[in-house]
Amino acid sequence: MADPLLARVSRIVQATPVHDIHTHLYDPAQGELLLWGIDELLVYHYLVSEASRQMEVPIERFWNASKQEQAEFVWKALFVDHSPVSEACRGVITTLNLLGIEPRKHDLESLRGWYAAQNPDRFIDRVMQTANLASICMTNSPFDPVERPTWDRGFTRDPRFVAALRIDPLLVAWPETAGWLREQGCAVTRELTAQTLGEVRRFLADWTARIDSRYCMVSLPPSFAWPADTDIARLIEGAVLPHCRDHGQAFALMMGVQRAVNPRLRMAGDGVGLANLTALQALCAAHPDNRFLVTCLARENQHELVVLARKFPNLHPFGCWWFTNTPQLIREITTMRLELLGTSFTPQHSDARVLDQVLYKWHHSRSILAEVLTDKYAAAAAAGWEVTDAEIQRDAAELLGGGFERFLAGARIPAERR
Ligand code: FIX
Ligand code: ZN
Repeated sequence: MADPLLARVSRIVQATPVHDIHTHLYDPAQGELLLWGIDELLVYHYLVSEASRQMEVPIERFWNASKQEQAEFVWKALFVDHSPVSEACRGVITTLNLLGIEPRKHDLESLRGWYAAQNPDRFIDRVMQTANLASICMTNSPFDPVERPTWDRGFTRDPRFVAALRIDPLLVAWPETAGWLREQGCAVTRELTAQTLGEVRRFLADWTARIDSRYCMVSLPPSFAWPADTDIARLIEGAVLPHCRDHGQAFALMMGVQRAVNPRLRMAGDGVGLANLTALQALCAAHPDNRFLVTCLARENQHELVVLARKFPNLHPFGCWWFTNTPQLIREITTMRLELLGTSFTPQHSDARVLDQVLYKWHHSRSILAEVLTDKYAAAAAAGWEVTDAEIQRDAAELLGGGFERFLAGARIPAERR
């Protein structure tokens, strides 16, 4: 590396363990919920949506195929028939490389053979060490019929995997969820009466304790408005925010996802829309005792989010989510955040759905973070402030999860109020 400052910053950023604050990974004790391996890497929905543009077979034929066959369709469309230049394709290559595999020397069969020879427990250790991960935050949904029974049965937790309570169905599909909650024994009605809101709070409190949740999370469509005369606004005001205050939980909002834009693509069929951030402004202003973790999917929302965060210390921007998780946008968004917020935000989460993906997601993100930080340190040096290694270490630790942990700690209830 020709630039000595870039070399110093890169070394420190690579050596700093990261708390991965939002993933779709699971505790190893939850068995098959924790995905890994070459077929899972290839059927990742990011790749399926790209492959759907290039595959020779119609999408219905793809969905009817076995997972291995689906992986073969994706491999052929994106790696054999075309060059793997997209960020998601590059991710597969980086992942294999970091596992010591030269992708061009293998076909899918031999890659499967390599994975089949791995011991699952040792593989998890290896991936976490190589990615230099301190912890992985899961996305845990009591509404998920596959995940829920694993909590009902109970298991010994792996301390590296921490929990976050995900509540989308409660907020975005209240009428159906009310019926489901009644089946679970909650005394709720379709109308959001005081009794119903109290029952929802009891449900949230129960699950927060059961999974030892770090924060409570929802993803929201662009149409989300607050305050508003809607179920979702009433549930947030009357149940979620009081719950968060009572139980010391931050509330994470992932804003601007347009679900099922093309339902034929299933999970790969979600899109993006511009979120209305005046709703977020109103929430932050009306609830200074709540803490909001926020990421936006639309590039066009990023500047407004950063400006809002300058106004509200109870707002912590995080991550370059999904369609913004590309080198060009990570560079742009992270630069903007550093220039307007200093280090008081969390630049990235992996959103990994397959364990191995943390390898590429963090490798790619860390290298951009190092570049962007180097630019800022060089500019500070030109203005007369040379940073020391200890300061770079402090900043890297802050950006890779330390600042997030402190923000969460601020939401916790002081002992005297418990
Ligand atoms: O809502 C979310 O947590 C999103 O991250 C997912 O819905 C999405 O499928 C995803 O994996 C994006 O990275
Ligand atoms: Zn996610």
